[in-house]
Amino acid sequence: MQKLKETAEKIRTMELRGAGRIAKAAAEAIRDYAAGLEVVSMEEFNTCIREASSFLISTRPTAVSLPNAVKLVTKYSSGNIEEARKEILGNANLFIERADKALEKIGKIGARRIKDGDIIMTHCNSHAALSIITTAFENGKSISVIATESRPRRQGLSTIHHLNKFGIPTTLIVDSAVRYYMKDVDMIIVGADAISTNGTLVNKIGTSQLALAAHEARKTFMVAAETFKFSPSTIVGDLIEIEERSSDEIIDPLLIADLSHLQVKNPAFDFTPARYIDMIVTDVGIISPAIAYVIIKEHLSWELGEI
Ligand code: RUB
Repeated sequence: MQKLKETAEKIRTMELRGAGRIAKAAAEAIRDYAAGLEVVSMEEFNTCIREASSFLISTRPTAVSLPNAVKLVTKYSSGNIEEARKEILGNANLFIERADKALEKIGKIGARRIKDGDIIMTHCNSHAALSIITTAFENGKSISVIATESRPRRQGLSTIHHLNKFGIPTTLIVDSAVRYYMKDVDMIIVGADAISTNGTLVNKIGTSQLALAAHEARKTFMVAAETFKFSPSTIVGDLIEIEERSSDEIIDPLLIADLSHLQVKNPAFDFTPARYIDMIVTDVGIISPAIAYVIIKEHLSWELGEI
């Protein structure tokens, strides 16, 4: 349990971050936990796996990739401890392999939509969005990227570092400069923490202002998302929770200690309605947000039975 707790802590503190990465880290954590689990009965095995799953899922509430991964990995049918253990190991390895392949596929599919000379704006640090951008560049397209700083955790800097390694020219801007620079941009590419059945995107706070500005300027707004970023339980009306993080991430508490009338809010994500999204690039092809339900039905059906 110690190693699983360490992974959970890394997810909570964002040492491990990004919806895809946390899903893979959780799959690995459950796999390794199950592999070393010493129990005497199947009942005990079930309880331990259930508790470990809830513990991991509770670390960050918004990215649906996390519960999707944990539920998929812990789907075992055997009533025998060793067999169930093997099933979990197999599920986890398959999930991790598929997640890696999905990023590659998204890169290939999305890169086709990028034209030589395009200027792309991105927000935060999405491995799926970056896969599209770097694949287009490696395919010989001369592109450049405007990356937002993404306050308060400044994930935009990770994006800049990543792109710089490829030799892709970048421009770093503050989040409030998004509309000012929109006229210079050909398209916007962002990732996803969750996509609901009605095609609403949940992604890093500020994504919806990129979408609004892009809509106003008639620029293409593309979302890059693996199928495991779609939320099955939104079909029955469950709402996606927006994580509210500590105000300490925004401002040093000492600087505001005497401001008794102040409250500081730090929502980590926001909602972008489907009508502002031109396309979602998934590992099974490009879809319109209007058919998000089909992705859930076809690729997350294992969970539909349980909601
Ligand atoms: C990260 C974020 C990313 C999505 C998709 O937020 O909003 O755009 O998670 O990322 P945080 P990826 O930094 O708070 O985790 O494509 O890598 O899964």
